[in-house]
Amino acid sequence: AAPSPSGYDSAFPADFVFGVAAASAQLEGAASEDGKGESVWDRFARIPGKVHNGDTPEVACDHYHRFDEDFALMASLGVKTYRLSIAWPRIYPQGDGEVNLKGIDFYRRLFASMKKHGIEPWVTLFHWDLPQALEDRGGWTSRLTVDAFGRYADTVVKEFAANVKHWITLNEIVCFTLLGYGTGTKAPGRRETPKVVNQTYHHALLCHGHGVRAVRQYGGKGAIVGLTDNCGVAVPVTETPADIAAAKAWFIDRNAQVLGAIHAGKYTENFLKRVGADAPDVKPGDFALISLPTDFLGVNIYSATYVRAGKNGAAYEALPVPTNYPRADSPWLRLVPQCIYWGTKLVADCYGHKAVYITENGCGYDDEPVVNGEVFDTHRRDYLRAHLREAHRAIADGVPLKGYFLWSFIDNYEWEDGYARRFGIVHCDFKTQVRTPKLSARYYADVMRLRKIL
Ligand code: PNW
Repeated sequence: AAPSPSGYDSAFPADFVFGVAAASAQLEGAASEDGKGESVWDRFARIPGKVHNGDTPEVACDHYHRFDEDFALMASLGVKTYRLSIAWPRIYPQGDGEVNLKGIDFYRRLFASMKKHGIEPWVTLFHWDLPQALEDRGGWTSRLTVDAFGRYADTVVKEFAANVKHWITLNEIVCFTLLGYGTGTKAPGRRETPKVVNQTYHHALLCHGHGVRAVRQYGGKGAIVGLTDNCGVAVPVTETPADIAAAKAWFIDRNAQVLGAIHAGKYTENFLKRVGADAPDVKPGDFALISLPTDFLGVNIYSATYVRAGKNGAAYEALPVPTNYPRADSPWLRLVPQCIYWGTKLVADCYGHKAVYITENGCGYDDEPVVNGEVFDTHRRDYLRAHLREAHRAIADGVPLKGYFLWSFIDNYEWEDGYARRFGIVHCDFKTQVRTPKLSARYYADVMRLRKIL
């Protein structure tokens, strides 16, 4: 590639993966078609007051019927890699029991279309759409869900091993456990005790292990597998040894439950001390499964917490966020581009990962109208550029960052924020299903094509 006008070399390594991401419940629609079972999100969305505007995933982007056009659009933007998820209730409408052959057939047709358009799939086994039938038997609080997931993972990997070489076990354990069973802001909307919530984490960790085992057993030659985690990211206030050490200490504490446990092959002493009597019940052999070696770690990074050296012997101090600190329309999405550098560096340094992928990064805004066939999301273009710069800095500093998936390809069902909150680089008109690539899609297409920051 030609040097930039400033002489700054922003080229990415030749094997760096650029992609886009989405998830079954957020874009497929067809929520009760071809034998699909009800998911916890189908149910939760119908409880008044739970989801903005009462929006449901029933139709979403109607991707179920439009995937071929969607992949044509992706290909036209130069997308070569797409992270998607499989809807568990399409494969097993009741969570386990009978396989739904129409569900298998749908993904077969979908993978064939991707192949036709030259797009490589990265497949997440579970991105939050738990079959409601399993929730009725306890959901993530029950070990029944772990057994059912094991069978589901085996079926999916066996069925699609010829189409899929890149597997992700689960998406963001903390989100679907803590927010689904603790705060109750996500499906199924339960508010359980810390002890029960910790048990949901443990069950999710076991499912991650089952996913890894399934890929090793049935994935075939060249198949690779990892977890996608939404680790809390610390950004040191100043990049000085003292603040960096503090950021690292905060990071290890904050991520003890998932990444720390997987890495250590047990719950760490600090973690057990912190949770005391609320520690999850662990059965013999659990951690042999949980800590099976993986090939990469996926991290979803959108934002960060500022951390500095603590006072009076404290290891760290996390700073409060002033109300005027810049953010996207999602209140949790504060604009801290260095989250990419520090997030990927900390997971590699603390847990020794040899390959790290950013499996999601992006920003959500409410007001993105189509004006004369265009959407001027310069705010998203700026967000992407700033975060790609930090990805580039990480690579230059030796962080084993191997790829970047933008969330999301298209505006979709943003969970409890419904359809109002748009994360896509392609605009979706949810009334007409018309797709309009935004300015940011053109920008990202150029980045992917030239493989450098523009
Ligand atoms: C991720 N937080 O969720 C999910 O993987 C996607 O399905 C989702 O659409 C996307 O990010 C945008 O929200 C998150 O509160 C939800 O920090 C909440 C948080 C982070 C990620």
